[in-house]
Amino acid sequence: MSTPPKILRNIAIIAHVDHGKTTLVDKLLVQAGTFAKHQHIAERMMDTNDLERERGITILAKNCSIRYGDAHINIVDTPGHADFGGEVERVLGMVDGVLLLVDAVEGPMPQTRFVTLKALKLGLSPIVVVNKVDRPGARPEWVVNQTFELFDRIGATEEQLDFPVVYASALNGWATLDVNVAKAASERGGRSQGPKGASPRDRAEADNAVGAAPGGSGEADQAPANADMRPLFETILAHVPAPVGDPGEPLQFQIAALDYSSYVGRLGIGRIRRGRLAAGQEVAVLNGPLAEGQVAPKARITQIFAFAGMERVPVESAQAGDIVLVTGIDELAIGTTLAAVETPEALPPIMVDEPTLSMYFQVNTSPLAGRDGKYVTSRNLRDRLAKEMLTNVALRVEGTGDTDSFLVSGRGELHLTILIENMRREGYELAASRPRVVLREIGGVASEPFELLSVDVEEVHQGAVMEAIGPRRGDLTNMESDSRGRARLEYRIPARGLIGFQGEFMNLTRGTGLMSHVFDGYAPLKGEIPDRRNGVLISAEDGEAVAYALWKLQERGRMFVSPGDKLYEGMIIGIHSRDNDLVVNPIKGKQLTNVRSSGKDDAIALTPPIELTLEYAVEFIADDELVEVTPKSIRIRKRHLKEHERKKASREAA
Ligand SMILES: Nc1nc2c(ncn2[C@@H]2O[C@H](COP(=O)(O)OP(=O)(O)OP(=O)(O)O)[C@@H](O)[C@H]2O)c(=O)[nH]1
Ligand SMILES: [Mg+2]
Repeated sequence: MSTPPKILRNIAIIAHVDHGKTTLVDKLLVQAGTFAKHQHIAERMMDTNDLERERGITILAKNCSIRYGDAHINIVDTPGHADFGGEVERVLGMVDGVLLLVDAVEGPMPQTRFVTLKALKLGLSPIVVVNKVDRPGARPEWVVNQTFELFDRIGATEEQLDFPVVYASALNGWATLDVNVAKAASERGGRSQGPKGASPRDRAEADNAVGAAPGGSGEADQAPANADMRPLFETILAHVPAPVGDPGEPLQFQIAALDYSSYVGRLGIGRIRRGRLAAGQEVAVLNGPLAEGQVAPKARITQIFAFAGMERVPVESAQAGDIVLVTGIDELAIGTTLAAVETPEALPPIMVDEPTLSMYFQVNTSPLAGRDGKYVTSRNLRDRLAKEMLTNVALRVEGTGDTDSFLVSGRGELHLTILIENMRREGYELAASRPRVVLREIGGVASEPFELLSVDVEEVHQGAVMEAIGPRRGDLTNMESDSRGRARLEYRIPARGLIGFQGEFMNLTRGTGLMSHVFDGYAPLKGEIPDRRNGVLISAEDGEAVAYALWKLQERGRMFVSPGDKLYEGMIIGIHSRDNDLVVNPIKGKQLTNVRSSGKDDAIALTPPIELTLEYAVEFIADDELVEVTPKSIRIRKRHLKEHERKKASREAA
């Protein structure tokens, strides 16, 4: 950079979903003075895209930076949901240290294990941040012990086991090294008054006073006086090593993330391993090592940007250790190395775990196809998926025998449905099949992916949940009661057994259960998992749903559609209360009979339909069904729309 800061640190923030990473980044940005006082600051600022804000989760890893005194700290915020684990893997190579956040009530969860494993393997020494110490029921000491055990179990080195611990309430903007202060915060309810800018000495005294006499006044909203994030900033500076890499050596710069801007085109983001980079410089563009006698393609970098807060500011040059963006090269992919022209040496490709779940994405062939989408052809789909492959590292797309169908594989249902959701918002239409696990032959044995599942349920629901997981072939590995009426159960379960489980779990626990799971590894196929689904109600005709007809059908099951909805022959309009499929006519109007005597003719009491979300639909369908996705609608249909075609297909299958 033009005026290199005296001190540089590159860190990533990793954790299980919802443990508070993005909230922590908010407070680091604010307290490092990135924003002017009057500026309106949104919550979870780094969750910038629409789906992230709507769902309250991070999907894409993102960079920002802060200035703390003389130090420039580059920060990568990562997603915690297991399906986006590929994002975490690809960005860890950019940093020299990680903050591992662990919820002060929940402790380490499945994804904590996954991200910790990845960080430890890269030789990173995490700083453990026990976050949310303000929560009622926070148990910071227990959490630290559990985290230590986790590190030990997955093979941490002595140095990694000796991790520093910071206790924090990211939401309230403060951190402390003192476990007693942390414990007092939970007893008080711990809401902060915000930083007051006292000297460190004053703060230390105040902290001690609070620790000694928690909640003296009986007020439940007092945080440690004058507390702020300084203890965390200081721990980062003290424990995260400065980046290594010699600016004097030939350039090596690996692209770890891509972005696009309509002004400058494709942007590559990465960390300079060695050497220097200047705006306008010519570089070799390498995707893997060069073959004998092969000449590396060359290209010219137009501009270089560094991160300043959440902004990107142009700089003239950058050097080993810096995390920067470059523009001007269109052939960038994740893992591409930009190297000195005279010394074109590629860095090893960025590897992420293989996908475990796949779905067919097909051209929408329903009778209603093309009504609201802009992009509906096989070519549109192919181009869009090819574009996605450039940035979505954990995704695979394969052609099939059929040019209208693509096999898309990812790390879980959410990974694939988020892609579909993005596509429909961009104006695409498609049909998606039921997700299937990706099987593999390992040492001649047919194997399937297994997940570590953790469920947290009220004890009254424990029996029902265990009964539901049994036939799904889950093996109970641990069971623990929190002696406050909730239990945590841990299982190892085939990923196959989890397809469609989320909805059932929410029903069984009346919405109070928490569940999460993460890929563990491949193992030999377990036995059959029964498909205990109800049959469906299938429309016999094309047309608009009629209230009276739906009302008559209600006794046969639950509906997906409302009066006035456009329907077609072979479309699934509801769940049959029995286990067989039933062709029905939801289009037929009222016959001229004396139904009027019921007195309800003009105000038929219809049970509200089940709302068909994309996730629900994808989990619901059977192998011979498809989810039709358009920018405005989600419908489900039989793969074969005509009854005689379905009969023929099932005869052939048998
Ligand atoms: N009580 C309390 N709540 C917190 C704290 N930090 C974060 N939260 C809340 O926890 C929820 C999740 O916070 P996020 O910052 O989105 O968590 P995240 O780790 O970025 O989540 P993902 O990116 O989806 O993995 C939000 O509702 C936050 O307000 C904290 O210190 N105390
Ligand atoms: Mg987040």
